[in-house]
Amino acid sequence: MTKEMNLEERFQAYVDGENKVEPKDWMPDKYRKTLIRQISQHAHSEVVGMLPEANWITRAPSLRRKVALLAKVQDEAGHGLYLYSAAETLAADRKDMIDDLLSGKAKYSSIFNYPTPTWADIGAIGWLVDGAAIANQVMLCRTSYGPYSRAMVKICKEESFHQRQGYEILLTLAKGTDAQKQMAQDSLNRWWWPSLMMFGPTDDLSPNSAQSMKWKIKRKSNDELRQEFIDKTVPQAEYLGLTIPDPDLKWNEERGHYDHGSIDWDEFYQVIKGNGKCNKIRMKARREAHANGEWVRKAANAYAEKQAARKAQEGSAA
Ligand code: FAQ
Repeated sequence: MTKEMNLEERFQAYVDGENKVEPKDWMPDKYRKTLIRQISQHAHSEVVGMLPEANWITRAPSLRRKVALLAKVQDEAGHGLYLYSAAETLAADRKDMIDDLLSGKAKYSSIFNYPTPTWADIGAIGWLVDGAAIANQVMLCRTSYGPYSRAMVKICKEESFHQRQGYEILLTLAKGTDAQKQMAQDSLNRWWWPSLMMFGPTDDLSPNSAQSMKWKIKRKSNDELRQEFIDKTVPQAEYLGLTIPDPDLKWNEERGHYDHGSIDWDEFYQVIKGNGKCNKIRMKARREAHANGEWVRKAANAYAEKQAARKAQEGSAA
């Protein structure tokens, strides 16, 4: 048995014992790479995820709605920053991660490539997209990598507020005029299937799941989480008086879960290849924001460089 195998076996036993892996602990290179991939994609999703909702900040129907939406979108920026920091604890370079997003090399969640043509979409994003994100992230609070799991605890608390603000928007619309109710129904029709795709491919077609589950990076499979989300969301749709756009959706007494119709995986793979409705405008907006922020990064770095030079001078004078 090689020394490397011994280390890997000890690592697996450590993880199996429900211990958290911390940045200075030994870890298999593939564990580190898997985490950098997942955490950086997660960070990119939070940052790109601001764009569909930011589209409505200037058009929110009241001051109260505008304040809540602004706070939510700012929270997503904060989530992105925690997550980039968590990836940095694995020796990932923030500039490289952002370059990979801007060049199109790194993925971000498929869901943010769909448009938000009506105010009801802001309700649907909070209710369904944050709802799906919570299902996934509650599981990640127990992920084996310490900094990622701790970031998730705060993020989940904020996502719960996001989910409620979205549901409340739809509840208001659903109790409103026929036109408002129809707007809410249309947004559910447009966001339901893309929300189910957020959980990733079915377990048999998910190349990363088996190893990630073994290392307890993921604690539940893509299909398990998708099912949990459906079971929790169907009664919420019923309370709203809206219809989920799936004629095959029905309670299965034997399984104790809802059965659902088939998901259009061709659409999913097209979206993650860059061919979704909004991929191009999302990336254009990110690239422009990055270029416009150049002077801020320069100013921040100039200050840091000046501080470092002063410290070095003080050190050599002492
Ligand atoms: N979109 O083998 P698996 C949010 C890729 S945060 C795009 O199953 P894995 C907050 C996957 O990367 C939403 N790509 O992969 C918010 C892999 O490609 P790769 C983001 C996807 O990693 C709300 C390939 O397919 N949340 O919404 C997607 O084991 C509202 C094969 O898949 C997270 O990132 C997808 N939906 O499982 C913000 C949570 N699904 O990398 C603003 C953390 C799969 O090998 C407004 N991430 N792919 O080239 C995870 O839990 C996992 O990475 C999964 C995928 C479950 C997403």
